[in-house]
Amino acid sequence: MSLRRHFGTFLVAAACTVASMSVSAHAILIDSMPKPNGTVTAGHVDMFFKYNSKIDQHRSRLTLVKSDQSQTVLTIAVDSGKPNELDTSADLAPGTYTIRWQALALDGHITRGDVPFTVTAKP
Ligand SMILES: [Cu+2]
Repeated sequence: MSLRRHFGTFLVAAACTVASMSVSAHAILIDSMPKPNGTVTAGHVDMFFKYNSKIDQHRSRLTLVKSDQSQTVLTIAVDSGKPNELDTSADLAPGTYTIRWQALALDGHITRGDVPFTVTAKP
């Protein structure tokens, strides 16, 4: 969890309070696969990013960033039956990666964050 992510989340939270004066419902990441700084085995990797509230899966985004900084936008499953999640999958070779997520909550606020992880060779 980076300092940058905390800072971004703080700004969004402040804007939410000032703009709506209502219960904040912007998306906060509460669980994921891979875990932040976690490890998965190479191959076809199913991934999920779970939030504290319902999110707009059509207007959220998951980007895979490789160690050479090249980026691939991943397809988000929109009928997973899990409205609090962004689900995707990718074929991954061993290496280090980051998932850069951007989630649009129903209150109209966007939150962002990075989940760095490592892919290891199959045993
Ligand atoms: Cu909000």
